[in-house]
Amino acid sequence: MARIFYITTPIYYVNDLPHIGHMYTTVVADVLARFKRMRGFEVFFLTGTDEHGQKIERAAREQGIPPQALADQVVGRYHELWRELAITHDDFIRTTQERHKAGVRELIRRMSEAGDIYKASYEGWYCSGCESFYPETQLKDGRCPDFGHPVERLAEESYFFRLSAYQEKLLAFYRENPDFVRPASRFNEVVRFVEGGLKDLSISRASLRWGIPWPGDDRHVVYVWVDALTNYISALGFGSENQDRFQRFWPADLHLVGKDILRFHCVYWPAFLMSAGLPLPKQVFGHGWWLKDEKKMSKSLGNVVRPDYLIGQFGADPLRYFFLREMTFGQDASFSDEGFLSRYNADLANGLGNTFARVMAMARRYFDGKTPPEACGESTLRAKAEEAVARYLESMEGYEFHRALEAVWELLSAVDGYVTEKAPWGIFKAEGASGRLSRIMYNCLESLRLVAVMISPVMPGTADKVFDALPTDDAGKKQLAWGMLPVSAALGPDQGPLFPKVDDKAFFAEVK
Ligand code: ME8
Repeated sequence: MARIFYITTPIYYVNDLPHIGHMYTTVVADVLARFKRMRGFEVFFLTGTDEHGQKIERAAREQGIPPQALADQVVGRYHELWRELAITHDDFIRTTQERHKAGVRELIRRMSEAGDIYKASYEGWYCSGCESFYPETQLKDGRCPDFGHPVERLAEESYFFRLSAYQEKLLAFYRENPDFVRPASRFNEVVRFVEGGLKDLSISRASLRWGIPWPGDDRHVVYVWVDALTNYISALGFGSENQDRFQRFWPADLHLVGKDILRFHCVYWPAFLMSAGLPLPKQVFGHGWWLKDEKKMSKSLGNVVRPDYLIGQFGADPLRYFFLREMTFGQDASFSDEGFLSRYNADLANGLGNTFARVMAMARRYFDGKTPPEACGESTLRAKAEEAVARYLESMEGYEFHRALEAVWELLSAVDGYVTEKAPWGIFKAEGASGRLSRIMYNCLESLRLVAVMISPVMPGTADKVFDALPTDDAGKKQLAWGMLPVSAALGPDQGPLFPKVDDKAFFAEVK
């Protein structure tokens, strides 16, 4: 039976255009999806957009267009961006789609049938300027957080979910599933939050129009987080007639989210699913924040990074590499143009690009544009390559992407060291295309094949260029066992450097 891997990103709000934080989560999910496919899993990779609620209603009002028109515009940009970044999602869910609404209605029907929904009065701080309620914690100096309008204490009728009834069940579930939330420090925060006591949750809004009408009571719309979380099952057909995808892929193997929305995914979502009698996701990973020059990015500080210029100039791969190499997955990291360029020049133009160019030039010259005629059994380089592969696999499976890439780059520098030590040019001069030279060059080329396989989930375009140069069949593009490069097979044409070196001054003149 095929091994299944169902991975999701958060669905993004459409009140604004995508920035580096949104790109990051989706790139990581794509890297994992590609890695799992390479390892033989049947993958389902879901992303999408969160289109209802107050934020979107307000942003549309400010622009003087209907919320659906705003959503359509921003979604167009997301589709474009995911294409530019070589994202291989299997589906894109929008919460305004009918299939999604059907899933939400079905979830609410089940929670209601379980006796977990009741109507009561919801009391909060109401801003008449924004026509919305704010919890006490969101107020700024006792006024509404966005515009500083005065607020008043008001009550409205609302449907509530009996979250309080799930405190013990959630704690028991956490105890039985010690890997449910990662990193572990974030899991502790979740557990402490639940131990602190859970209040019932208001899950409908009477003061809002832009949302899914409450089933059987269209004076209310469904609270945006109940709406949004359901995307993970509505996209699989939950609530529709065809349950095949839902049966095959649910529960999710991994919900990938930013640390800001961990509580929704680790407390509310499992409680809704328990109430509806559905299996719970296997794991939620909360990654850290991208900061800009060590500061939190925000619209009001005007320091939101939208690295479209980097994608335009370099293509997808260098940015994908930077994301995965620079951030220790789970912690915060800082984005800067200087940091990006220095990794580009040091790791890609010099490290990977130079080693590749150096080995290929020799191989072409010594063996008439073919791979060497003799492969190699044992060697110090082979031992290092096998060690790198083992470390790479362990790190990728543990979601330690920067370590996985470190292992690959150590192999690259081992190839460089091996070439310097063996000095193939001297052997060629003395012996011509001898058996010894053949074995040495085979070791180098086979190591490069392994490098290409290992980087392929992160830099698919670059891996393809290496595979265009090295004669590899489909298995050789995926498998990490030593010795799959064929002997005496024609090398592809020289395509020039993988990563042309970029001059700092010229780059910054363009960027700034
Ligand atoms: O929260 N660094 O949507 P959203 C890293 N619609 N990641 C960041 C980031 C940053 N500076 N800024 C944003 C929502 N993100 C809801 C989700 S899911 C059922 C509903 C990432 O558009 C991070 O993963 O505000 C965050 O959780 C996600 O973008 C979505 O942000």
